[in-house]
Amino acid sequence: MLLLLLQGDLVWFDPGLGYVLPGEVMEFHRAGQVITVQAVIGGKSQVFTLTNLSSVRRRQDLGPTGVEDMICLSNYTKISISSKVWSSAVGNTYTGSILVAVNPYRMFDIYGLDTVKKYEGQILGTLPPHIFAIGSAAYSRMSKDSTNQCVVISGESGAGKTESTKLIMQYLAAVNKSQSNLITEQILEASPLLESFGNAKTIKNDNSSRFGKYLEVYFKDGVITGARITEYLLEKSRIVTQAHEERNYHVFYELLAGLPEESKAKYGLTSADKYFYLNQGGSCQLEGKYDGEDLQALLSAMQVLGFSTQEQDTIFRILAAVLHLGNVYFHRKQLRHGQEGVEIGSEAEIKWASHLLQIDDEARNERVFTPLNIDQALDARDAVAKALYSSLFSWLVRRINQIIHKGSRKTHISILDIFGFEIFKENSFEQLCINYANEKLQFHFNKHIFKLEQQEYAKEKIDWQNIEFQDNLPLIELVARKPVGILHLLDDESNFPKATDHSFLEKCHYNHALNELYSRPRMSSMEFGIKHYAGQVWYSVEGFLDKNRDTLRNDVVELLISSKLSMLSEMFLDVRLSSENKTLTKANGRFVTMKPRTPTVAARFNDSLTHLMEGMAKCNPWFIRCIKPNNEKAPLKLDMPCVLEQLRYSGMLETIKIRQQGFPVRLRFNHFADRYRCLVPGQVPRADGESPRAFDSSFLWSTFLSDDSSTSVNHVSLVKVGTTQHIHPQEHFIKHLLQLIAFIPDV
Ligand code: AD9
Ligand code: MG
Repeated sequence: MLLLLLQGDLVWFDPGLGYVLPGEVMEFHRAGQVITVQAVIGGKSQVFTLTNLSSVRRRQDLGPTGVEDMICLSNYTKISISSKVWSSAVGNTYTGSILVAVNPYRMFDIYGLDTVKKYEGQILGTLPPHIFAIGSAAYSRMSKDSTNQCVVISGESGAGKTESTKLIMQYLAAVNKSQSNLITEQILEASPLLESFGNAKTIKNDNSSRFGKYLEVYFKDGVITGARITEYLLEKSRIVTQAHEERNYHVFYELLAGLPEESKAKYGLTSADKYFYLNQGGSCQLEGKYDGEDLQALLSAMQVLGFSTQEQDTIFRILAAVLHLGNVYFHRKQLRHGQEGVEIGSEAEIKWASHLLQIDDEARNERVFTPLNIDQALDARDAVAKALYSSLFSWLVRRINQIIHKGSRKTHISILDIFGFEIFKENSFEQLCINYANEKLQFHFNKHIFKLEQQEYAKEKIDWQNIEFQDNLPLIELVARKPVGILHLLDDESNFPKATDHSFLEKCHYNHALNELYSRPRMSSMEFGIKHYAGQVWYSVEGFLDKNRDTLRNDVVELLISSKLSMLSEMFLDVRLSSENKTLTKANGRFVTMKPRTPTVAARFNDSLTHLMEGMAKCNPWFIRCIKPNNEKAPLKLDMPCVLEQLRYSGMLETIKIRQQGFPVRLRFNHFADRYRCLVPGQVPRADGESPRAFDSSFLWSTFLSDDSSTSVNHVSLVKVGTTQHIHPQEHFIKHLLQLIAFIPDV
């Protein structure tokens, strides 16, 4: 088709890069079909001369403020969405009851109490999109229907999930403010506390969550009564190694920057750059983060949560002991009988560690010389450090729950904030788990937005053309389906003493080489590739088996149990208990004690995700899709290909399509009839005691909405605004009705 364009026309075009950009026509030579277009890329204006006009399309001018609800866009091409995203001042836009939130990387003054008040009790869609609108809608729905709500926040690493989680929690706390209860304060303080211990700088995000968090906030009569936190899979490898330009968990740097000198002396601490576990990333400083001040915030959070001085001291002792352990090094040592072993070269560090952990020196000495080579000795050292820190983290979550998990648990609003999808240069077991968790979340989204929705249309016998979406079930099966899903193969190998990372990889290749989502490396490198919904990732299998087994030697567990610090000793009694988990099994007619296969990290993670998804399936979902604007963490900079890619893989295009063409508003029939009977001329309010179904269906349902009275349904799927497709003869009235209903989305 020949395009006719004028100077100043708005267009979308492909500058030959395989994606489209918004531009403005500068010149158009009709005869030769040559066009000069100006576009802004990365904040800079650039001019393109195009001779191939096949990709050039007119662009809708969305005005300076864009549109608030993406389903209002007249053409839902990939392009219009991103135009909206860019033009939105603070980056929030709706797609039905899904909020698309673009991270602006700059704090706007839009989260104060005045904004809370503005959104409180408002029907979703009546005010401009805002994260508080989702908080308000979830809260209203819970209060009205007494049903549990779940805010599911997704997006890749750095997209803004953790910030969104905190904002939703702040909203819920603020609408409860009149109650001024301590518990709300304690729930709020739990977030920064866990962030100190569970977040770290990565190349993707300066405050990257290295654990998943599911926060259930309980209410009674609209008032917060308590909460519970469930944690998922803290990244352990970070405690002992960090990639270039990354850091260990914030708390270490905060401790070293914020503790007074005399306290540092007590724990034998100096400065962050002196510790091997803290300085591997190259820089211990993080621009814009004031570690010293953050320690004060951490201490005050501990105070609000009622941590005793003794508990704080034990926490600091464990952290300091981890740092001392990291500086332990070894020499080769000739043992008796010609065996070779290692000798600890840094007696001072080991003395500090045992002093801080209050472990008997004698007991320690027995374990100094063992027939190990240096690498094994370093691994053993790292295993102790990882066990200490991760047990401390689990203890913290349990301790916080002891404080906040109380009161009536009548209804809840839960908020899910997991680690976002990530692809690094080197991806390991941790990335496989993180990315798999994101796949499960995407599956949950697809299920609600596409599968259940279209099943409902089928059930209601609505004339409907199915909308295709990227179903990621095959990927989930590749990773976790019994018996040969990658995680199951890993488990089998982990329970087989002679197995190696290499034998695991061979089994993966053998079972999945023909799967189109799976790739073998071209060279014989130790990796496999997976085509995730958000992109292809190559996983290097080195260390997979060890990370999955995650075992700590029994003698080390016993050593830590022997500590005089009761908190530490109890932490490792728990570790012993979970590894001792024996069961009684009947064999040859007699009961024998069997030690079951110790659950591996992957098996436990998979179980906990299944449990999480089952819990979420029982709640009414609200989705927040966070979008990362660029990969440089730069404020107010929108990198178009980066945004388009996220909108594409998260299924937003199909989501808009289904929301535009489908029936997003669904009300219970009784509710609907009660609400709109007044619009039917001559109808009187229902008499007391009258059956709503009998009464309502006699006039509303059969008269206006369907000519098929045999369709006995509880819900009425209402026809979308602005079409005549399913509208009964009294079209004008119904249209009016539907428009009214459109203002009352699913709250
Ligand atoms: V990860 O998967 O945990 O690595 P998140 O959680 O998605 O990631 P996070 O919420 O930590 O990302 O956001 C990253 C950074 O973006 C924050 O530290 C803020 O500097 C910035 N951010 C995110 N959301 C907002 C916002 N609504 N306003 C301003 C924001 N800045
Ligand atoms: Mg996060």
